[in-house]
Amino acid sequence: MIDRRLNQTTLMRLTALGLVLAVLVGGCDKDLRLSRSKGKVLTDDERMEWWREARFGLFVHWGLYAVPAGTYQGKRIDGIGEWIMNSARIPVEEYETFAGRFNPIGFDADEWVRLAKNAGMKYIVITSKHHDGFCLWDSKVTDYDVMDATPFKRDLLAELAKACKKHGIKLCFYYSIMDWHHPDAQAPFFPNYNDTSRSNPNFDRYVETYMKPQLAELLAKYGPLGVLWFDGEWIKDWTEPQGKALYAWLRELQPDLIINNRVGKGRQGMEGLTKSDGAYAGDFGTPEQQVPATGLPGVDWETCMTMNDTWGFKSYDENWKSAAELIRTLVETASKGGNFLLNVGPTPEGLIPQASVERLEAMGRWMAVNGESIYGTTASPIGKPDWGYCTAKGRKLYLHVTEWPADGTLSVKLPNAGAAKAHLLADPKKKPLPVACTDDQVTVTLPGTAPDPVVSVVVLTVNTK
Ligand code: FHN
Repeated sequence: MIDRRLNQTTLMRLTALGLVLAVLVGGCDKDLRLSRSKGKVLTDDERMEWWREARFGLFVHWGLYAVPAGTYQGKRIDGIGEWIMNSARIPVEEYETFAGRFNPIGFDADEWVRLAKNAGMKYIVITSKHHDGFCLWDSKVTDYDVMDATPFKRDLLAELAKACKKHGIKLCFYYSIMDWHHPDAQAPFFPNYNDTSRSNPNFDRYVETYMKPQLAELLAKYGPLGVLWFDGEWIKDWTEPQGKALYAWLRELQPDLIINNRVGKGRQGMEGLTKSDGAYAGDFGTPEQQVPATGLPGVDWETCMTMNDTWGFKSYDENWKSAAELIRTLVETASKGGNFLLNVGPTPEGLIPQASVERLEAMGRWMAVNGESIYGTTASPIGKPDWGYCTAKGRKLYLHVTEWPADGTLSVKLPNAGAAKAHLLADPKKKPLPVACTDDQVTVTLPGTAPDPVVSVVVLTVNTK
């Protein structure tokens, strides 16, 4: 049984270790600096470049909540699976016992990464620690982690880091600021760990001797990382100045790190807006379970979304979005200038649910043909056309046709397109399609049947840009 209520000796030990780490990294020892850019100081645009190019990533919510999988004391618990500790009002000591049953012998990091890569994804964001406080790596400031508290005793993040490196996928970590397990954070708020009216007088101690040392560990042991993706920032004890300070501190540790806006208070609920005036910390906005109606002009953003109704595994949630819907959402997101972070919730055995695998494979088949119309593109310069969506790259417009026109012609409202040319992206021979241009419109004559039943892409190359 894990000694989780942290007795005085343990606390002092952790505090000392935390302070050592904090001093080391706080002093920004040059040797501890990590960078993908090998010492070169990047501009913000350069730092964001790979992320803007990537457009599509895998979100993984995995932790002890996969063990109850939505059921507690024989009852199905409403709500998202990873919130079961709070929703079912499970005391810390009892929730800890799930660690003894977390033994994901089916986990194969290589297989997960290949699945993401074959789906066309370029980065993976995994919950290093969710709100329940359990850690998927061998953390030195707690034994509430996969190495010390479970029979599995393998560092999941280390295995994932190795596989990501091998397959050229950017590794990114989600980290919850809110922590329902830590006595200096929200653990004492039981039975409502998420009580946003309450404060823990020792919260600063949690930040300095636990959270920051953990973040330093994550950067030092598994970095350089692509993104640190914060969450749980809405608690009373977390403030925007703390978010800004944490952001600056992390960028000192890894100057080219990308950090989401939930490091501070700038997200405005599920709309995920980052103010562009520098008032809030963070590099990108994080709309959740939604694609903003007109994108978030002027800021980088990423929509994160589930495939069913939960982030963490729930054994009985079968409300799956179809592959077609997910492909269209990816396209819609790109057409508005955003990234799409699509979630899977692996089982306690370490398996990605088959329904998720099938959807990722279908998306991969579509991306293998049409990826060019997503990667490195910018938002539609022609708004939202009736027949589908549009993305842009240089002189190319990618016309994503979801409604194949019955009359065989595709009208694009585009002034001064010059001598535009068009072909189907799915056509390896790039056979030109007939194009007629007037002052304000381009009309492309299409073949009778769509090359793809979900979204077919016409590449329109214009001469005016
Ligand atoms: O509370 C979490 C939730 O469990 C999940 O992690 C999502 C993912 O964006 N974020 C939170 C709520 O905003």
